[in-house]
Amino acid sequence: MDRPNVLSIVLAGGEGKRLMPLTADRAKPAVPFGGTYRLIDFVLSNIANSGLTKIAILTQYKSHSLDRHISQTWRFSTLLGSYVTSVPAQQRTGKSWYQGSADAIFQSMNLIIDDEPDYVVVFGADNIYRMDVDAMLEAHIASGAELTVAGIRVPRSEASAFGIIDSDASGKISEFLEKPADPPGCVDSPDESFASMGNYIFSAKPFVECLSKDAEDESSKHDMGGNVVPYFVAKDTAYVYDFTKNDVPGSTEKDRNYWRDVGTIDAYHLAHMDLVSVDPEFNLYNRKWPIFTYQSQLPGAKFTLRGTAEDSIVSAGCIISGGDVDRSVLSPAVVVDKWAKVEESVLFSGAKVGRNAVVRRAILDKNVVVEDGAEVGVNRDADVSRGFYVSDGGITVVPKGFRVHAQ
Ligand code: ADQ
Repeated sequence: MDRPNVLSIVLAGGEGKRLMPLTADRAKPAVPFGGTYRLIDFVLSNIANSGLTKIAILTQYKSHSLDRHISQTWRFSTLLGSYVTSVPAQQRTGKSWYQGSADAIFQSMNLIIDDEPDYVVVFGADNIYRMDVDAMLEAHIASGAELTVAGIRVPRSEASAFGIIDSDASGKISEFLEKPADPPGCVDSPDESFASMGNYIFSAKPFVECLSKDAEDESSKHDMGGNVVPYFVAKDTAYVYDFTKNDVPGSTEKDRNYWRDVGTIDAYHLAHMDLVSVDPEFNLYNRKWPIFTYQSQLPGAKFTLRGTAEDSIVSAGCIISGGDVDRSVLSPAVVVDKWAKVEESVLFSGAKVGRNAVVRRAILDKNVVVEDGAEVGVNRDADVSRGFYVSDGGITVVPKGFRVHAQ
């Protein structure tokens, strides 16, 4: 059989309000993760590793650093028609900015019309996971569905943040509730709900029809989960792809079904603490399904004057000069000076921790300077009074470029 023509659309317009202040001047998909990555690298790596090499990224909110990252990192050879293109909201055809995620695609419909794909993959850009998109495409084609939604079980207590799926034995979706206040549990496991991962595969023709109808419907919120999925469920042509079927090359039993929304400061911090644990749930070192990113031209990390790092990720260009780093993730070009202590923290690139300073259970955004003897994350009241965000879980976030003085 000829390989079908597939266009992948990545929705990368999310504001990420719950990740403030990390999203104060960058879009959520551009938030750094794991030292060298940005959140968007995970979905793009999944699509690329699945052999799908026509990718349009729809950006909107504060997309400058996202666009820069995409253009520096994500380039395919144009041979064989491959491309990665970033489509800003200014390309809109209507009078308004994007209203919802479906409107974002409708406004970029020329991409679909021009490319004439057989199938359109529409994935979100905010999650950490590995997934074989081609296996989901095969399931989509085999079922005869017009829409396939990727589904995963989540704790019922958290399920009201998701679209909740009810399906029959064949996988056909019988009911879909977008972010219900009281989410139903699974029949065999009442404490879990079956949630949409916000990843969709459409047969192109019915998708274009749906988007055109949705655009004319004034009562619609033009939202993928709120309007587009229910449209296909009502037509009886929506199927679910159970993420437990996911099995990418090189995956471990632990991370085969790992999928995390790192949309809050606490979830984001917790995912980093997993990365630095001795036996993490998510394995960044799977060479058979690499996560690609931009690597800047920097020398290797250097440890001097008995500087140490234990259970930590230390990126290129870092200098640990006599300080101690423990259970932390350091992006490129971080400096930790003599007698400083950095514990259970995430430091973005260019952060500097001065002599005798303490950084504990904190996130330091890009180019933050913690001056000699200053403390972050040691005294919650002191952190709040300096205007830092402190999460419910007690994680202090210092915004980009801030200089923390000793008190
Ligand atoms: P949410 O994640 O809450 O729920 P949404 O805010 O629309 O839905 O974000 C989905 C994706 O679209 C994200 O990657 C975001 O960055 C992007 N996005 C949002 N608005 C956009 C716009 N106007 N332009 C471009 N991109 C935009 C969705 C589904 C739920 C599902 C969860 C899973 O609606 O059914 O359970 O994802 O996380």
